[in-house]
Amino acid sequence: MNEPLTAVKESRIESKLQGLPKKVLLGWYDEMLLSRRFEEKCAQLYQMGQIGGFCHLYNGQEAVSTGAIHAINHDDYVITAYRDHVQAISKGVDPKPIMAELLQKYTGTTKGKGGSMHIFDRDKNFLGGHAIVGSHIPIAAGVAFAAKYRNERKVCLCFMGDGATNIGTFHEALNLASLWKLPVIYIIENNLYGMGTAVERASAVEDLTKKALAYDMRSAVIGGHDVLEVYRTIKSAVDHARETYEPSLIEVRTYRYRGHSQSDPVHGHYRTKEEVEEERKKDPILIFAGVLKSANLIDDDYIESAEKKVKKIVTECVQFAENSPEPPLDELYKDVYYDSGR
Ligand SMILES: Cc1ncc(C[n+]2csc(CCOP(=O)(O)OP(=O)(O)O)c2C)c(N)n1
Ligand SMILES: [Mg+2]
Repeated sequence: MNEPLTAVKESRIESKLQGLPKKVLLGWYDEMLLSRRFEEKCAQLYQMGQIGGFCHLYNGQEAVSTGAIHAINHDDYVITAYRDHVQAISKGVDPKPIMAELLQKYTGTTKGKGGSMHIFDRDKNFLGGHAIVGSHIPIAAGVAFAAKYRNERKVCLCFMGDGATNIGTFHEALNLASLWKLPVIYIIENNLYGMGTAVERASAVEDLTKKALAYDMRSAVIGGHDVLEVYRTIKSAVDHARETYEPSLIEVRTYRYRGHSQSDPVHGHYRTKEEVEEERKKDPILIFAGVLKSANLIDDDYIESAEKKVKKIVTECVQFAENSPEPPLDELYKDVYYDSGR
């Protein structure tokens, strides 16, 4: 006899949740919501002239950061490009010093001298925040090399954009990571554009995992709107890397809701309003809320209270940043250049 439909639906949800405890799942939901509201506040502060320099926001991509970073241990390494605030939050960096950094304050993660593109926290093994496209990809291989050399059994997650896969350093790093069996997981956040250039106008192959074939590297392509799918895939790559030291390349298909940076328009001439609206229907936070509701883990009251909780955190971040001092003038050159003493 066929199982009743409700039972099938329930068992599907059970397997989707992968046995993860309710506390963990709700923590991920709260984190994704905090990420969204944090970035929205950044957009406001940028418009008010309180944030200077470049500022790239992560709205729409939250499931990638939360799903991937919760697939590693606290002492594993994360390295990324300039769209970095949310990944720092997922890695456990206190959002207050992140906001202070954005407002160029001395209490910021790099004492107010790095800004939005250079969030860094050594204690949390969050190794940046790198503004030059592709520059951090070989560094990730180096970090993984060091972890293996020291027998730490740690892995390195390296996030990059689709555009970064066209840069020479990407290919050099993948070659060495594969040749030397380095425990690094390269995650391409394919949000379909590098600034205003669509993937198919910049890359000879649209399936970016094909780039792993040249280096005999394991690879997979997944959707980036489902935090649970991201978690499952990255966890499997992480377990494999810890076991065998072998690297992986995972392409995650995602979408950015805002302009490339805060000085760019939302659509520009490279994408239509309709496209953005269509993509927004696949909002990863709403999708996750739907899954948690179907599993009877949250209801509308929970969502409302989470909103309040997150709003309070963001307000406290801004207060902390606004009340913090600017870096003192006599420290202008301190920590900027490394003095080898030679
Ligand atoms: C070497 C280098 N070339 C050009 C730039 C200017 N630039 C900044 S971001 C960007 C696009 C990168 O796109 P992608 O890797 O897809 O990341 P996304 O912004 O979509 O997250 C470019 C060309 C740069 N920062 N570094
Ligand atoms: Mg991109």
